[in-house]
Amino acid sequence: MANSADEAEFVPLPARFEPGESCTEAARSFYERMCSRRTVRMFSDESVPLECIEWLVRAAGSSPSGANKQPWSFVCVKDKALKRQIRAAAEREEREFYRRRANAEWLADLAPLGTDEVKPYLEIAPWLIVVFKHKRGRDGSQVYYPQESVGIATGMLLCAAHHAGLVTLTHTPSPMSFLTKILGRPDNEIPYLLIPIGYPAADCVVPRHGMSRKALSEIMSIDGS
Ligand code: IYR
Repeated sequence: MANSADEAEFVPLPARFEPGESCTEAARSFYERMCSRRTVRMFSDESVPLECIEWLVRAAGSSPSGANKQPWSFVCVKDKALKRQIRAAAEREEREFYRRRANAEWLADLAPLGTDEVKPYLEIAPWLIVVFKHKRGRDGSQVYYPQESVGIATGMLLCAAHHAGLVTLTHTPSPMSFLTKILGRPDNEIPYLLIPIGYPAADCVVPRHGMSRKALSEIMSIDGS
């Protein structure tokens, strides 16, 4: 009986990436590079070329996804008026969050970050990349594991930006439906993350809180113990 595997076609694995050093050395140097990544809220208005943003989005778009459906859109915003509109709408939601929606534990957890409802970086950063998750195809077709797929792609985007010497903020105003409206997105797409991206401000500081990372023994176990 025919099954779907009959339709599978295979090609040789294209030139495998070889780091030119041992896997351990390569893994360590990648760790060291990623370790210097920090979430930033103080951006310079220095411009970043569109071509650079395109490469970052290509890197994100190379991510694995359920049945290779690639259920994501990266809407890159550089227009000042659009950024101003996004800032105003995000600040409206954030005001509600800080005044009413967040409970005491959440506000206490945020205290070391020094965040509030004022979000100037949404206008200052040269680009906002708004990540949308597809809940189905444009034509109504199914997608699979979109939450996982878009999370992985966004992680790749953050790595690519850091590798390019840029800084990012993974911003989650909630609810984010204003982004669908402002950016005129189709109804199969759900806003997932709002990522300001650019260079850090000359006087950029980051919370000491974020320097601490859990020890390997806290996040890794071998054979279940
Ligand atoms: N979205 C709000 C609050 C906020 C929530 C979490 I979880 C953070 O890690 C940081 C901020 C804001 O951006 O201010």
